[in-house]
Amino acid sequence: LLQYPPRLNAAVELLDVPTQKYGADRPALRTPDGEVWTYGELLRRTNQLAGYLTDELGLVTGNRVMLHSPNNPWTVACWLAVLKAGGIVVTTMSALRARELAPIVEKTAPTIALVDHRFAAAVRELRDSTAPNLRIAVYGGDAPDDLTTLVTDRPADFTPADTAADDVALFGPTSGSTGVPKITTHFHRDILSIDNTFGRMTLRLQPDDVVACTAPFAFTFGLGMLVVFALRAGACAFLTEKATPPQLAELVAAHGVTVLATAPTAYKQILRSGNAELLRGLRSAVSAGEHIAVETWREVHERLGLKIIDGIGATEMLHIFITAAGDDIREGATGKPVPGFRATILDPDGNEVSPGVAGRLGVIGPVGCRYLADDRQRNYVVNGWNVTGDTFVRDADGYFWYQARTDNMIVSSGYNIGGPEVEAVLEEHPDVVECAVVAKPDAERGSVVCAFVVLREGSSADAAALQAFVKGHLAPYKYPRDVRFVDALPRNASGKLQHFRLRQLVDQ
Ligand code: 3SK
Repeated sequence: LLQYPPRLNAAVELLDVPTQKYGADRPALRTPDGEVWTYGELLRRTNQLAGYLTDELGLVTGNRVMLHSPNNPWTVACWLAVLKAGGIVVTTMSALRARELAPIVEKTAPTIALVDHRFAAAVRELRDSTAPNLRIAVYGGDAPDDLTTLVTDRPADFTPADTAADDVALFGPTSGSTGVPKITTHFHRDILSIDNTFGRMTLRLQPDDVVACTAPFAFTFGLGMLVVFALRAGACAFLTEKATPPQLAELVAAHGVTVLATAPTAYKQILRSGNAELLRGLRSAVSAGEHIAVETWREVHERLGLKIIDGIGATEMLHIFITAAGDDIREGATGKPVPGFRATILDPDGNEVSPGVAGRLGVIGPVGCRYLADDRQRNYVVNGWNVTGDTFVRDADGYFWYQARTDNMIVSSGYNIGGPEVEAVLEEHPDVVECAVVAKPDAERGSVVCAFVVLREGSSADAAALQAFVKGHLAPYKYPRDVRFVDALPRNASGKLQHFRLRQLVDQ
């Protein structure tokens, strides 16, 4: 499964091959307002776009094309068209503004931007300030030069670029823990390899599946679930641009979604919203992006009979590399390396440690970290291992147990305190909506636990009440000595909690 022919175009494998195999009339994409694109329609529009990119916008193999749009059918067609024409897709979150796009564009140097009309202002501002030669094509609106109109009369066939398996197909920006974006590089074969590993070994989509995922395509969790795994299996991707977790549960029920992939926070919020029953039609549920608390996993299992497939992935590795499904799941553990990957635990010097000892997670697989012109490559790849920035323990049976982000292990008076453990207890408090815990430098103890807490509206809980609650559930040395109440926690555009922003606040 991990051998590829020397010439390979991933778009052909994700679209032309499934269309042939499963039929052009099968639904490929579906939206909340009931729009359905069949495989045949997606193929035709992709080919028309690829022809337009080549003939009218001058794309040649190896050119970079920025996509700036939420998850909708035209964005899928644009993504596939760029690959088919031999270009490199630079995916960006539609929420990013010109100043946030600027460092991505400076590094990836796109010549063309394909942009959803609602987000065009940021890209025009970016062109005027940073990228004067960027050619912008806008889609989804009703202007006469809208891309969707310009391509309608183009030929429905397109001869795919004869790309090599290890030609670059994708630049995936990741903000990392500092906010300065790094650009990950992925080949055509990498795109197939995430399906040949997690997709086919764990997820096992069927052509009748309807797959929903809340992550934007610019976060490779969403790209994998909705474009790579769904299309290659001949299944239907359900594309939502925006939905709160309770609305998501309604959409799942109304549109016959069978596989849902979202972040732990969304599962938690659905459970609290009273809409959990609407997930009963699911055959499978995936959680990634953050570690899922065992309490959330258990509640979903008890109330809905669903065993969530938890997984850890990374933009650097393109998708999930440790996971477990069905009877292989061990409650509280993330799982084992997906076939095709190896994982280990490393000490601070990069040496492997024994089972039972906590340390830095290291992974090797068919995909790996290749940052574009970035010295931080040196920190990510250590002795050949991709070091993801997560602290795990491996048990004697080979299961990996999440402890914390490595930069969120709090060492206080010589004790190791995993931030997520304290967060999980605080979130059991009936007045806590969500919270995040970071280390606060302390002259006496080295560090102390500092908790940022969002309270339920109208709650009068104070710091002392929450501290007592934690002491009642955990060893007292783990209680947060500093508790700060906030209206919301900082998250990036893909919804990931930004602990580094809280760390910047702790001294204030
Ligand atoms: O953050 C993750 O766990 C993840 C999962 C799948 C694909 C990509 C990422 C970053």
